[in-house]
Amino acid sequence: MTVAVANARGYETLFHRSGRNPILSASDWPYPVHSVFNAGATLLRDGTTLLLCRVEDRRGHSHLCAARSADGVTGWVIDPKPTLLPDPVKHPEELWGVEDSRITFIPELDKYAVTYTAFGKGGPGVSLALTEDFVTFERCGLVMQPDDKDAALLPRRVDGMWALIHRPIADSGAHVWISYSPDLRSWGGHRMMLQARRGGWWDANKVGLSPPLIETERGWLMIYHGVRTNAAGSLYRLGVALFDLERPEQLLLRGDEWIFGPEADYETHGDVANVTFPCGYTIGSDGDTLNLYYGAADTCIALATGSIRGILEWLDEHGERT
Ligand code: BMA
Repeated sequence: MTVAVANARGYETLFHRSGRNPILSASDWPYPVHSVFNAGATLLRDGTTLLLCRVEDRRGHSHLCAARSADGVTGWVIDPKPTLLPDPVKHPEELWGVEDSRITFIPELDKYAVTYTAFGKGGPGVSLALTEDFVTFERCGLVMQPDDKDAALLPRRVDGMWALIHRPIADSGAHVWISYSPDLRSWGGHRMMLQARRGGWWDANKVGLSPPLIETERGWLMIYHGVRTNAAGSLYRLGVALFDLERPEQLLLRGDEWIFGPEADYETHGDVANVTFPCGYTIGSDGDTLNLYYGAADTCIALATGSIRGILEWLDEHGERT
């Protein structure tokens, strides 16, 4: 596919929006919902694309609902009822909903790991559930206490340990961290992985993991969101960074500019204007095409397609080692 072309302003375009956007919205749902956005994504064994969509009801609470498509763009078959509802009796941390899932297939377990934001009285925290079929889920509960979100597992152990990328908020700012565990239950070895920049940068003060990391020959490729807050509100845009395969907390390259941000109408208008927020991707059979599924303006789900090779080439031009 075309790796990168310049847009009208002369910047390279690394992601191309689907002409079908938005590919999913509330009006597609088989039951009453307010909005659908921020979906985790995976390819099932038979090649079906599964999106685990965040669905918000008119109480303002979210649950997760699966949508399946043979081509990843059209013909979505949506579960007739919520797929993963909050369970506040057994999990009080889910009192106000479950949000923003990320899916990682774990070959060692032969299961999908679903990390999601559990929103309760303590604030947003990171919960984990395992599933084989997206019908029944084994809930592991909170793995990172509030205030923490934007989490995804690596698909394999690193040096014998599972690794979770996540975004705790501290007085020092909102940075991306990595933590390790021998059993997916007890977590330690916490390291800061990607620091929010300061000052006038597009990703100053607040960054977070977007979809799970992408394993490439050159390292773990991270697509992250940077939040620029200005007088009009917040702008959620995407940047990229590359990390060492065997020591994933080790930053190799970080892009200077954002590579994708709100431009289309459905991204600049909605419940929360100017938000592009991907939680998942699928990779094409060529091993290079990246289908990025993102929530647009906290209202609907859209698709943009890029090339992993193209992003790595761009990083070679635009990457900094800090
Ligand atoms: C973030 C998350 C996302 C949301 C975004 C913009 O903090 O809560 O779920 O899409 O804000 O509202």
